[in-house]
Amino acid sequence: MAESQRVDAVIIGAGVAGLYQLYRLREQGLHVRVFDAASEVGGTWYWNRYPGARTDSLSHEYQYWFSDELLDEWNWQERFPSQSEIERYLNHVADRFDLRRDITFNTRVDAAHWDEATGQWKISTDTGETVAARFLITCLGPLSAPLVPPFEGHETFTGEIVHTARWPREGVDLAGKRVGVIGTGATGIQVIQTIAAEVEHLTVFQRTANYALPMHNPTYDDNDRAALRARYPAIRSQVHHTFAGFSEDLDERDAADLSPEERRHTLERLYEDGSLKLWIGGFKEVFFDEAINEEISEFVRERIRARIDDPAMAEKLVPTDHGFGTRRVPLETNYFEAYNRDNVDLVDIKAAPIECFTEAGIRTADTEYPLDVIILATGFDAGTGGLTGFDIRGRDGVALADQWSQEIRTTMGLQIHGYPNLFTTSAPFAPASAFCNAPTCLQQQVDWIADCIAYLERQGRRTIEPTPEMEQSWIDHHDELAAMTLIPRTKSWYTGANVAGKQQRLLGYIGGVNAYGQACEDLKAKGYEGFAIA
Ligand code: N01
Repeated sequence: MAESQRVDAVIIGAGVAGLYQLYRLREQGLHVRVFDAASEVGGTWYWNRYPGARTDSLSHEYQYWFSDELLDEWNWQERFPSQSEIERYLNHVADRFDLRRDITFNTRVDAAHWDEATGQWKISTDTGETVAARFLITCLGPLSAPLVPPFEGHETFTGEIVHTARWPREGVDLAGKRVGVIGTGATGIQVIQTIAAEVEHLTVFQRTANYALPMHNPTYDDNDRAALRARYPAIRSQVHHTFAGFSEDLDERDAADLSPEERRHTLERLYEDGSLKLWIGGFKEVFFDEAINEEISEFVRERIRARIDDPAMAEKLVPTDHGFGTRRVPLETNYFEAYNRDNVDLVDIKAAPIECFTEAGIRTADTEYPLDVIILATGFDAGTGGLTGFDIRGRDGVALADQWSQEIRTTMGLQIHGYPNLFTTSAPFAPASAFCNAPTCLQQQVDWIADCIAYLERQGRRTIEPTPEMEQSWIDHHDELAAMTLIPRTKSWYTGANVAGKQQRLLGYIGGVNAYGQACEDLKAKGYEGFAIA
């Protein structure tokens, strides 16, 4: 085998986190290689190009904060940017900071083994390249391993099957077709509302009804942008000091101190904002107080019912088996109205489960639905799937995938005991893996990692790794907070319940972006207490 190239750090992934990690480490004078399986930068925004894909985060909060020039020159077009706008933005960042020269595209890292003798990671790719690096940083995104449920007969279907997270660049021709969509999460909702008017017939296969809030999405003109830019310095700081990494925070008031009328008035105001405020900018009790949660849930149910012509259809679309906000709440645009169309049917697959795919379509327990295209909006093996999807081996050759098949463990989602100099972004037990405006948390983690590496360099140290005690104390703290909330009671990707055989536990840290950020800062200030540095 050819001699490995030696670099200081290897980053896997050229999305929001990976691009910034490359920028930071390069600024520190490190020699860095980045690998990405995609043919371009963008990560999530490269892969998820399905019809209707856009963020549920405000554009001016979904950006990098490290460069004033970048903040000045990028003009956001809409309040909630589309996939194509964010992809353009990330391409602009890659060009603007000359990042591409260190990125190798169309190349998947298939193994990374810690070599104790040399104190380096040995990384190999599917193109046959091997690289040795002191530091390995995974920037895989929390939702990068698509879930394709093993439906019987998958291969017999003669039409086209496409997963939303592998949507072809050239698109899929849906006009005049009979289309089936499986899944009504944030992705399914966006697809359904976007294609309903285009296809000949749409059959939605719904297992669990979801709450969703209307998105108010005006386009911006220069005046809007100037007003927002004036707020950038404040927003840059605010996003790190709120519960969910947005500029606005949960209501400081205790819901119980307000009268039912005052609470209703507050809910109406938040709902009218056309954003996620009703969820992560409203009453904190939504996460832990059953009665308040039910009040909010019923408020949203009423609004869903009011938009659907057929009361029987409305009952199918109104969630009753979980509380509002205990699963991810998507934003929508005329999603519920799609079910008032003559060409859209909703199949309740809890009542009549999918039995198999056939040559002609999908067969459920009570009928067969003829289809030309099946769209799988069936989600991801979240938080862990990216990391267990290739062969990472730490000290003594221990495989992370084997370890995590027993128990998922990390220290603050940043490092894992037994894997020296491996740094992870958007891994379990940090807000970045679920409860956060992604760019806020990813930038915070990237900064922490870059600062940690700079510390090691300054101190002339080679390796860092959390002690088992440190890891356990963070996991205990995480679990204690999780148990105080309603979220683990609901099945969703938040708890791993969407993946057969996966350990059931809340993956995202629920203590808040602000508290998590402070804990990270404290660690740094105390010289990484709880970490073994050699
Ligand atoms: O995935 P999901 P997603 N048979 O897991 C169903 C982010 N995101 O891609 O609920 C039948 O939420 C499943 O049913 P059930 C965001 O963080 C952001 O939609 O498990 N159905 C569910 O309906 C989001 O939360 C944005 O009963 C099956 C759906 O498929 C995360 O990505 C946009 C099934 C999966 O929903 C994931 O969202 C899009 C089976 N075997 C995504 N397996 C924005 O910011 C699964 N399902 C706007």
